[in-house]
Amino acid sequence: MADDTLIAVKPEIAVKARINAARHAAMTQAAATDPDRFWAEEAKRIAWIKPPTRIKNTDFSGTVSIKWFEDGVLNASVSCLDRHLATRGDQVAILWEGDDPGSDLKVTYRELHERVCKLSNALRRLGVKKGDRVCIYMPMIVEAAVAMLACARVGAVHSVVFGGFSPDSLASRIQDSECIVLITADEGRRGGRKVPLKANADEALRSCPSIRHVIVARNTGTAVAMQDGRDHWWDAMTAGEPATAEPEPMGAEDPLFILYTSGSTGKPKGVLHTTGGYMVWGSFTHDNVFDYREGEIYWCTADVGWVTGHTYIVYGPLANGATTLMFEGVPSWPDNGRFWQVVAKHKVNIFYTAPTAIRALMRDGDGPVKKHDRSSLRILGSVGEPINPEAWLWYYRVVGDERCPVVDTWWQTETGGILISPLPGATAQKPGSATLPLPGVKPALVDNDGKLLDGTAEGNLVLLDSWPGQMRTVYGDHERFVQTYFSTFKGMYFTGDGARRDADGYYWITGRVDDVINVAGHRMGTAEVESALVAHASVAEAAVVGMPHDIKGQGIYAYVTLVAGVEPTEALRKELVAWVRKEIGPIASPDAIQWAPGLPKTRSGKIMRRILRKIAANETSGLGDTSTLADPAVVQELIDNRVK
Ligand code: 6R9
Repeated sequence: MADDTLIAVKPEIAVKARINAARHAAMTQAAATDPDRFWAEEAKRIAWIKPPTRIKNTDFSGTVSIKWFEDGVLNASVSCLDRHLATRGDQVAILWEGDDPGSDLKVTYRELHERVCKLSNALRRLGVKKGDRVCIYMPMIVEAAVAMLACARVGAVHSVVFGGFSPDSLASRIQDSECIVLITADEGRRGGRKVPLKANADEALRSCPSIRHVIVARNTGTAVAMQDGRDHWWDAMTAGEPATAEPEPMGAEDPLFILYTSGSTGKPKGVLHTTGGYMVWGSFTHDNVFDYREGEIYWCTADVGWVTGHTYIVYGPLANGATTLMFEGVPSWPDNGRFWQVVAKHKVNIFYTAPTAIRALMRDGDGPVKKHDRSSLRILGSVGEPINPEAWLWYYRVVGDERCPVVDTWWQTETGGILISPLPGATAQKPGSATLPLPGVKPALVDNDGKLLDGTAEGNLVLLDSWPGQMRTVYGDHERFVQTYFSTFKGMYFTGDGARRDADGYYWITGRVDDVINVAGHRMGTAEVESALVAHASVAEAAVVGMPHDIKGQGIYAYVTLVAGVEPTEALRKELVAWVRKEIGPIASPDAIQWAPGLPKTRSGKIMRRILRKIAANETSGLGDTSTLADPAVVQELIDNRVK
């Protein structure tokens, strides 16, 4: 650990930053003493049809109820579009950089408004109304953002499904929230390859009777099957529509979107975010954490299929009138200098990416970075998983030339936006630490019995009170919401993460303490991978754990017990990897499969994952107590045959 490395805020940054140390302290104080007053003021950063008078109404006990700004009325798309037209209509809103280095597009706020209105009218013509669910399964093209904002404009609840998910994964998400429209594209592009989105969608829709219409954006221009009456080309649908559309008045607590995320049990859950609090949080955090300045080029490299893309490519930056760069490609194509080539090409000022990308690029050395001009960069950000101090320092020294503060931002799909992060002009940084909570955020550490830990400590990371961007429920299953987040430690929101707090009060996130693994910044429930594996005819039982991985942070390690009589072969191993890719998507591919004649179980039949995690990590000297095992001999067998 690099607790002792402290990188002070540079005076020249503090002087210009919107928040310096004194202001940070004052805001933290103000948000703690009078949250209603503090957040009533911050709510003014977005556009309201009717401003709220009731601010915070939240309760983490009993059936759990979270409401912010509840009597306010607004439309999220107005904050992102309409209100910018007078002042920055001709400013670029979305700067799109294609997978192919020769392709880019500039869409101004005026043009974006027009495109959103046209699609809004088309959606209304198809019968989409306030509260209806619309699924978006798109590549990283401008139409993805247009689709999200058009849903918001007509009051439909969007559910974006990552374009890398399989037809099955898409289908189960559509079914869970009974979407009535699907918006997709002919194909996506990534790293020089094509992704058959429409073909995947067609396969998924065989089991999705709720879908009445499909809107297809033409992207690669490849020929795709179009089903008469159901499928419509985006261009044809929108061409004749007027360039304005009335925004639907939405209550602050009306849903804005659902985003599915993996948990420790069962199928992915639909995290529901509502309109007012989410928009305030997105704007507040984007503005302050990135110290965003008028006219800057801001680039978040996430995909819109994840929450980072929702809050920090679309809603946060557009609410703040920023120019948000949207990148279709990958860091390693056509070569491993692509990120820096794009930074130089578009003179990017703020750059926000994931540790897995930083580690992969670090492996290729400083050369590809140094080749490109990065003098425009001012702020660097990291998100998605813990960043190891070595990668942090490389990012700071090589990418940022020791000039740019690094904001390591801790948050989750459930939190809507950043909760723990340095502020560039206020917080001294420690490589590897997400540092301190934002104003109004109350993290704490508890032991396994829920006892609050003081001072320097390590434990389970919880939040003691609500913040405006918090998820409100699991779509269609409030009981699961209460059960998942508020039952482990009564009266507290449990994050599922472990953390350490040092003598300066800085938080060091240590990773998930539940059965969720974080593979290259993507959340994956071990239970999901297990159920995909056991769905294969040759598999009797499977147990999946995370294992340390140099680039991805964690890899997927699967213990597989075969059906009696089936021979473990290399061909079968490959088949199982391909099977999981097909069932869930490439991000779920197991990195290692170990044939396990038996799994370590308690006498009551529970798999002891603690032991499996240790074996996968090759930490077999300290296996701890194995006395409760039904058959201790299986452990030695697994150790001896560990996949190296
Ligand atoms: C935004 C996002 C959430 C989980 C979270 C934690 C991990 C995210 C982190 C981090 C350490 C950071 N995580 N940011 N861990 N430091 N800066 O990633 O949302 O996909 O829901 O994942 O990611 O484990 O619980 P999501």
